[in-house]
Amino acid sequence: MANLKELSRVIPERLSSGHRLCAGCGASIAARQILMGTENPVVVGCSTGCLEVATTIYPYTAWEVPFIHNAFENVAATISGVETAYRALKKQGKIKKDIKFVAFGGDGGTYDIGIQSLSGALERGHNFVYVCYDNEAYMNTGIQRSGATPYGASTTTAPAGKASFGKSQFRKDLTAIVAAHNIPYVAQASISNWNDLVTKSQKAFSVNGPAFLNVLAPCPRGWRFPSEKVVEVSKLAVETGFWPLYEIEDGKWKLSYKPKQIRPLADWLYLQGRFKHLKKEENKKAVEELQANVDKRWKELLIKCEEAGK
Ligand SMILES: Cc1ncc(C[n+]2csc(CCOP(=O)(O)OP(=O)(O)O)c2C)c(N)n1
Ligand code: SF4
Repeated sequence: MANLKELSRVIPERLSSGHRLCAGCGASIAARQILMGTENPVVVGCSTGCLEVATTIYPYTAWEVPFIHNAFENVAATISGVETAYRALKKQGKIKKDIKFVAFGGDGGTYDIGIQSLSGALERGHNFVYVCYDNEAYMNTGIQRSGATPYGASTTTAPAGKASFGKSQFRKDLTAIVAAHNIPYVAQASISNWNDLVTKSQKAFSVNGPAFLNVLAPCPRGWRFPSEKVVEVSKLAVETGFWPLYEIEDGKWKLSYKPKQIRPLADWLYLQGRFKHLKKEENKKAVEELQANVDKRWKELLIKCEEAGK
């Protein structure tokens, strides 16, 4: 794995500055790191959401590569069609270059509304990389809860208050759902661990067939933390076991990073305003339930990765 300086010399800038994403937005960091994963020409598809809306404000674009805007629900279907057309043209000798295809979707566009087109594209075996930049809510339209929003978080459609402690369901395990499609490469990554993320992106682009990356991309606006803390918040999600880093290569689960000691979840929760109501005595139970859920999932992951007891 090259260092960042070397990478930036070899790989052209593909998402330029001047976009309108908020300062400290995890999505732009995720996109730039992912696009360092291949030296080949790349075609980007992006479903409706912050990343798309804020980088393509008419008549401008921040993308230095071919870019296709998609509806909320169908980026995987669109990129499948493009990849199929490319294969046909290559077979006819009309295209000589090796081109890579990547689809970006937020958690709303991936865990929820776009899951059918993603599942179909994975099942058909298209040669593309799907990246979910997971900011754990529908941010672009005003912080509505999604299937990725953690238990207890306050959102505009699951607001904490007298009647509720925030979202009352646990998040969906999308990475495991995708892994059940038995595709060549699946991984979970975080923008705080850039070396791990770029390495996973390189692997994803190099396999023949579909690859999926679920990347934690914190949102200062929706998670309610100061922009400059974006890397710290990402890192603590990993160090507390909330967002483990792992990969599944040809069906084999492997932990990519094991914290020396898992930190209490509260260290991550209380950096963020969306969980601040959980500090109240009457919401203590919700924190315990959340912690118990994270512990349970971590143990299950260790078993899958054959790390239990090590
Ligand atoms: C079928 C459909 N329903 C609703 C919308 C409105 N809409 C546009 S973007 C968006 C939220 C996107 O959330 P997410 O995919 O998580 O991306 P983020 O904005 O968080 O980056 C919604 C609800 C839409 N465009 N299409
Ligand atoms: S609202 Fe959140 S996800 Fe959207 S641009 Fe701002 S920081 Fe990024």
